Amino acid sequence: MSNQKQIQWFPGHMTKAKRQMEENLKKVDFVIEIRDARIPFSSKNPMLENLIQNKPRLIILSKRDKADPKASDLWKKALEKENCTVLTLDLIHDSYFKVLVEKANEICSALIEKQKRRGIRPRALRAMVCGIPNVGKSTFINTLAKRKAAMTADRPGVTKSLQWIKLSSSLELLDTPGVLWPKFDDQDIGIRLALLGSIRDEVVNIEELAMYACKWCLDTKPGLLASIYQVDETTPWQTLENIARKRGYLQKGQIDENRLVRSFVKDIREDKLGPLTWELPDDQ
Ligand SMILES: Nc1nc2c(ncn2[C@@H]2O[C@H](COP(=O)(O)OP(=O)(O)OP(=O)(O)O)[C@@H](O)[C@H]2O)c(=O)[nH]1
Ligand SMILES: [Mg+2]
Repeated sequence: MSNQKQIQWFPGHMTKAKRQMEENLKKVDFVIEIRDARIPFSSKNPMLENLIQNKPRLIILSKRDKADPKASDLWKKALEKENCTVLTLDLIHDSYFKVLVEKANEICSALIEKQKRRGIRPRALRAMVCGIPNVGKSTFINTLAKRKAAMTADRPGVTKSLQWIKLSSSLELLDTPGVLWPKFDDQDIGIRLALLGSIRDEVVNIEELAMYACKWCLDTKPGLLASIYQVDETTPWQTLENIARKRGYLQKGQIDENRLVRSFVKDIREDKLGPLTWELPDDQ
């Protein structure tokens, strides 16, 4: 197996996006931070804390349908304990316009009160939608707008520039490109982000992702791989080899390692192993 290499990914458009987000921050009343419900810790952008300063914030845990529902409840409670407002959503299928407007009004109640006191008719609330690549920022906006206002795709780095979308007389949203931070101190964070599609496959080692995922399944969910693939669970690499043999991923009698690791990572991304959450809050 190859040595672990440190995943670093901070292409040019992200530096620009970060600067544009800073510039636009003064135009918004609150920030909507989208994180992936399968990795609410790893998909939190540490740069964001600094960037958004004291703007009110709503956290959305996206891809609810791909995460373990019990873990999502634990995460919601843990984040609420830190005084965050949290919504856990399937951004494609849930209908959440009403609840979003309610939460927006709650979060911005001080501003709304101030406007009322001054006799100003409350204007539409404005929010910047932020998050790392591929968490569903543009999907969120499109579902709310009921049209394809923003481009989406299942790969990181789709949105390249900032775009305002007026949803109604009460809410306007600013779509932003996904931003990562320059260096991951914790190797596991980079691997989880890559495994679930927030870092381009071109810059990561797929074999390392497959090994990590297999080991995680064996340690955390014993019996899961045995039941999904009908194989014996042994060491991570042997278990992967068992899957390859079962699936017939062979080339001239040898295991086709490339096909094996790619198909295993694909299975995970497509939820073939069922809904999984890869990390729990600290106190669990
Ligand atoms: N199953 C599921 N898929 C989702 C959900 N939200 C988004 N997706 C999918 O995730 C992929 C990425 O969605 P985008 O909306 O393009 O993500 P983004 O955050 O705008 O990504 P960048 O612009 O690259 O930063 C797309 O294939 C969406 O269909 C969700 O709640 N559930
Ligand atoms: Mg986007």
